[in-house]
Amino acid sequence: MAEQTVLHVKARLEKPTEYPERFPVPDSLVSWESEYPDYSPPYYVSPVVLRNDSSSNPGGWADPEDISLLKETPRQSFAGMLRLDGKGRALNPAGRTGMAGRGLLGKWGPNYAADPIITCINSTDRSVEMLAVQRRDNGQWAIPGGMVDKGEEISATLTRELREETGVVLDMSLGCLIYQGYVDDPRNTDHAWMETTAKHLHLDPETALRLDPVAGSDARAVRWFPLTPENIGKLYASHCALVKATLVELSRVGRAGVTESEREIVERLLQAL
Ligand code: RP5
Repeated sequence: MAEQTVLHVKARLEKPTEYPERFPVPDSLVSWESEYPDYSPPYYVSPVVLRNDSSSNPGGWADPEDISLLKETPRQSFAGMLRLDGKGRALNPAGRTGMAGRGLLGKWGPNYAADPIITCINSTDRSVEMLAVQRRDNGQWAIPGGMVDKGEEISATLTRELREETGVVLDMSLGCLIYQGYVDDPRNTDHAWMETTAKHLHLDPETALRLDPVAGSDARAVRWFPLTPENIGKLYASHCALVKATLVELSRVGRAGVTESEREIVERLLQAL
């Protein structure tokens, strides 16, 4: 499994357009252990999240804005034990983000997602490809992941999200676990952040050709996305790191379902990264 992201970057330097500007957080002051007496991030919670406050809207998907109404404050996540601030809010395990409140995220603390990674080797040009969606919110290409529903098994989320976002039906419980942990997502704040479980399936070229991907409602487009060094670096959130970890797994000698010539193609790509 891949290492945890230690120093988040997108959660400090990027943001959805509706967020106010983030308070500057230099690398040396990201950690909560570092004194930053002038730290004064703006507080932001999206109107969409407030409309879905489950304490006032019975069908709402978001936690109560009033944190004292939370049945249980999260104390732990995939990232380990969580530190709480003076108001009882769990603090981002990767450190300061320059933004207080929950922004566009519904849960105080970790917001759990699942990322199904599907790869194949293109039968014509022998390049490495991944099934990817173009996100509606910012136009970036991404793994077709999504949020885990309450009480849902992660494998079920992976299979459901893949189907909803790409129309492709595959049993993700058969996938290989690539990563479980913090995501450097541009929506993250000091009090709400993304964590994910990424699983991977590699398809032979004939099976990949038979699929007929169709973009779901959350996606502008879907395609077999060529994994070139340039493209991988532009993927959404931490997806670049997830894809690199997948390629390392694919290049492992003796990996089931990967031919020796496919393994060599992946190894050459890894060397070019
Ligand atoms: C990322 O956001 C995760 O890695 C996952 O791909 C995605 C889930 O959020 P939505 O696509 O549902 O907005 O952090």
